[in-house]
Amino acid sequence: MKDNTKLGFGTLAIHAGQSPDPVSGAVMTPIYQTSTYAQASPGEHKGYEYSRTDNPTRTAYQGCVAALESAKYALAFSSGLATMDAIMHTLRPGDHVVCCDDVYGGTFRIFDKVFKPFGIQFTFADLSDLKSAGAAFTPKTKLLWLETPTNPMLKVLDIQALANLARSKNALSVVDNTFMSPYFQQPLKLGADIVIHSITKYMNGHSDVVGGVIATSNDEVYKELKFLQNSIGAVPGPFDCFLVMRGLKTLHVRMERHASNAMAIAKYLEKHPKIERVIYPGLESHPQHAVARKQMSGFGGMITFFIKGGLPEARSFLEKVRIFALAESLGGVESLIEHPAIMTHASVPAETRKTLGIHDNLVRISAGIEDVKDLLADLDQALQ
Ligand code: P1T
Repeated sequence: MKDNTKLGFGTLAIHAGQSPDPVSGAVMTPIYQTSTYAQASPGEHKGYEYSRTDNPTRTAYQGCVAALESAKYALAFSSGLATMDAIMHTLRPGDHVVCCDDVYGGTFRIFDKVFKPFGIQFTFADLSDLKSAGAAFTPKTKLLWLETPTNPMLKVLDIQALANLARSKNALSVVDNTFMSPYFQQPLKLGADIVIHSITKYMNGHSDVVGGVIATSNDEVYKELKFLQNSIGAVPGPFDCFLVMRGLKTLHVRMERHASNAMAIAKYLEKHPKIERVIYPGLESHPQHAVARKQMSGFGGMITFFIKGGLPEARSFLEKVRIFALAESLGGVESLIEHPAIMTHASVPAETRKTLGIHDNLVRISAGIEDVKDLLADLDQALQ
């Protein structure tokens, strides 16, 4: 499939990057479980030399993601964090990064604990406020790093305004699109330079692969990151690439159900007497609901809420759920629930957690695609 421009999202999710296998006609891209490729004469090959550099199953998967993100290129990695590692390796000591203050705990950790000691500087700022975003830039700022909606507080950041700001400061903008997937949000179309995903989440969607992907239409950026993908070597194996491609085929169908289930749960929780406050971008009570409406075509499957009380109340509730699994991660077909302060965001310093609002009574839900009545009944019995 060469011309993707006129096809719908669902058609691309199922077909882009993939064509029947030239040897057998296999409709599904085979798992090319090989590390190396025979050459006819030294340097004379069919485009594949060694599987760290390129592998046909990975090529198909990358082609599919590029089409879904409306990007020229995509590059697959062995985890979401490995995409960040590659992007940070484009920087040099003294370079500066502006990052949103509320990010996945592991993102904060790789920036603060791994790259800061090498001389990369970071400013974590509340980027839902454009004034504080502007003030965070320095003459050395090379990258603007956004997660939107943020993890776990679900702040919605204005991608278009922030990408423009970065461009005016000669910095590249990166959007971690993990929470929305390209089905609900396409940052490159809003002016961002680079999109990343933890494909571990909605993209693969079945909680059985850890992986990451980068998408971009910038030729220079692609060339540098392709070099780093091969040089650092954190690439996914062919079986994982196959599984993610299989997951992508239902992304559009899954995302609709994640979002409708999440909306029903958010509305239920908002009315519950034992709940203090619910944060879901689809609720009118969300502080950036208008921005969410502007840049997202759906509100996703993630909900955060404060239960009345403190850690004992949160703990008791989390111990009582039966269908929701108490587990880190998100974006799979099954519903998950977790405690950010103790689980996913434990590597964020306690003081910072307090400032951000990641208190001991904060709970995060990843709404799966089960029957919503069963999910509501489960929450109801656990809240009693
Ligand atoms: O786990 P990995 O595939 O390396 O991706 C890291 C990552 C990157 N970006 C976002 C927005 C994420 O949420 C994550 C991983 N997050 C969890 C495991 C979690 O439960 O929030």
